[in-house]
Amino acid sequence: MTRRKLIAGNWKMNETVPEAVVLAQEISNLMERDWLEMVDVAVCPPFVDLKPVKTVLEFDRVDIALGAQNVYWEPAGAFTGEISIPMIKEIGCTFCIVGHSERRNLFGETNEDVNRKARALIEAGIAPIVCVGESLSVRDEGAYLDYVTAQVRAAFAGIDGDDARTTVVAYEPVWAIGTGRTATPEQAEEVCAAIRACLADLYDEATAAAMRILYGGSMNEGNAALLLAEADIDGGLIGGAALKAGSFIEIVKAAL
Ligand code: 3PY
Repeated sequence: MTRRKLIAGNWKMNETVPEAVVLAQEISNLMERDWLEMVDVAVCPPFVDLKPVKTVLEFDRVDIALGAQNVYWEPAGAFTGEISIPMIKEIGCTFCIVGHSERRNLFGETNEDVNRKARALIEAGIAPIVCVGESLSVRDEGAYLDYVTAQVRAAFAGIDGDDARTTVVAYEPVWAIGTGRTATPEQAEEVCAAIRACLADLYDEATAAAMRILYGGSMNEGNAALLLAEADIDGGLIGGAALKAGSFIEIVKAAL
C-alpha cells in the first residue's frame, strides 16, 4: 500500500497576523506546484492567523491545506475562550491537531478529551491529526510501546474503521519536542510500526495500511529524509522548522 505523504507545519503560538501572512507568502513562493501532486502539505497556524493565511493560499491558488492546532468539541455555547469546529470549518480547515503533548502536559488535556475532539472533528468532516508520544521517563522505564498504544486505543474509542481511515496519527516523543533532540529513524520506526499494528488490531490490516502515521519532534531539513524513508513513517508534523519557509520547503522536498 502506497500512502501519500503528508507534511504538516505546526506553527504553535508563533506569528502575529502580519508575520503569518509573510511566512505563508514565502512558503507559497517557494513551493513548486507539481510537488503538490505528489505530497500533501498543510500549515497549522494559530487561530487568529487562519483566515489571513487562507487568503494568501487562495489568492496564490496553491494547494496547501489549512489546519487548526486545537478545537473544542461542543458546536457553540458558553465556553469562554474556546473555538468550535464550525468556526474552523467555515474558515476552510481540513485538518486539526488534537492531543499535542503541549496541550496534554501544559493544559491538562486527557485521553478522553482527545477522543471527544477526534470524534467531533470526524463528524464534521475534518481530519484529526491525533498526537501520541511518551515522556523521557516512560521511555527510560522501557514501557513506551504500551504507553503509546494505550493512547492510540483511547483516542480511537468509539470510532469505526471507515472513520479511522480519515484520521492521521502523529507520533511525537515528548523528549524530542522543542529540545532539538530527534528520535533516530530506527526509534521512530519502531513506535510507528507498533502504532500501525495496534490499529490493525483495533480495526483490520487494510484499515491500518491505509492510515497515515507521521513522525513529529524536531524533524528538520537535516534529518527528514532518513525519517521519511522508514516504512511506517508517512510524513511529518513539523515544529520549529515550519517557521522558516526554506527549511519547511526542504522537508517537503524530502517527502517527494
Ligand atoms: C516539534 O517538532 O517540536 C513539534 O512539537 C511538532 O508538533
